[in-house]
Amino acid sequence: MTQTTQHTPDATARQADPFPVKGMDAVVFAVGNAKQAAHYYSSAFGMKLVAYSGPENGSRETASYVLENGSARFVFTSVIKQSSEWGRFIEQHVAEHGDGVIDLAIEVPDARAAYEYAVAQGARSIDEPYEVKDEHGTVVLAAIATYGETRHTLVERTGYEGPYLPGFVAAQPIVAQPAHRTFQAIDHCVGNVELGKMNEWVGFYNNVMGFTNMKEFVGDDIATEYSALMSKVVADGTLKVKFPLNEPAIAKKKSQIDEYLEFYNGPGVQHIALNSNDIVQTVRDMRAAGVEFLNTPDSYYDTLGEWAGETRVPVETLRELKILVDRDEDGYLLQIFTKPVQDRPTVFFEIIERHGSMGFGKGNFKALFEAIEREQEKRGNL
Ligand code: TYF
Ligand code: FE
Repeated sequence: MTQTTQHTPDATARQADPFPVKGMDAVVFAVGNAKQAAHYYSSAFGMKLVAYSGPENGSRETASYVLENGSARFVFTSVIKQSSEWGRFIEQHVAEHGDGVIDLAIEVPDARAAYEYAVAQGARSIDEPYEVKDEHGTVVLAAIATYGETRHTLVERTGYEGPYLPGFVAAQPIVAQPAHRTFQAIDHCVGNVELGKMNEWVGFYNNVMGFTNMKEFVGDDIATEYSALMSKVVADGTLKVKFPLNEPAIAKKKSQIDEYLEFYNGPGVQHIALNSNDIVQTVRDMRAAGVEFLNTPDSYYDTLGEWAGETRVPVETLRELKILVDRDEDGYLLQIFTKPVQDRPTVFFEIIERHGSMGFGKGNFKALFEAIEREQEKRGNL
């Protein structure tokens, strides 16, 4: 085909992309008590309840709360009275895995085309494309399976003007909105898979979604020395959707990934990273609301300036709040990790403030993994 000059390089790239994505649509959690989860993510994570589905508006089996912060959207679902396959799935998921992520939903321009491409490339189908409508418009949905019991719903919402999806009604915030926005987007979503399976899942995203590998990875060398995990990152061409994948490594210590797999009863989402423009304020607000973060020893800050250089935040503030720094040829990033947010040592969150760097904090892996191991030890799982 001849290229005309009207095509911007961008439009050409989009045409060539076999699986174009618009970004993350939502992270959907199955939990034991969605009403209380919605309160926690409102009061402690500064999110805003925007939509609801439950018995009051025709959903007798499940209740779902939709919370937003900027473009980040979380959905919390729990079972009220199981009466169908869907309710049974949620009930069994919570029983087996505890509170966890069932869906990393991706917004796509064309859900039917995305589904067909994915399935032709070997993805397992969960839901063939179907339309849902209400007075706000039409959404096309389809779903494919990924690691463990996790799925990717493909969401085509072009022109839809409702608060979330048909079946949901608008809802009022649970608590007063915080003075500062805690975060505004989902930066990346990390999966833990079984020993020896990381490359298979990297191949899955390469084939099924046309995602490519980012340069940051944890290989054999780092793994056996101190991390006890191996990690690779796949992303779409625009870097809006980034999925690191971890597997346990045989190292000196029991891997944090093994601990996750044991307590989650299989592969699943390990952490969700959230973009903040002001990590200092975010961490202050979240700490004040009772969110627990991993500790970093003072020794980290004693030598920080030597290799990380200047950042917009003074070292003393980073030390006070236990924020980590990493730098590469493109710039730097500030990051911090919560402790697991449920009793099981499974799902946790990361707050990340990027200044040019598109990495994941490789320079912090040693400090971070040692902090995680101190927590593993307290739990008796090391
Ligand atoms: O997403 C990442 O790759 C970084 C580093 O158990 C990381 O946040 C990797 C594994 C892990 C915790 C953090
Ligand atoms: Fe991360």
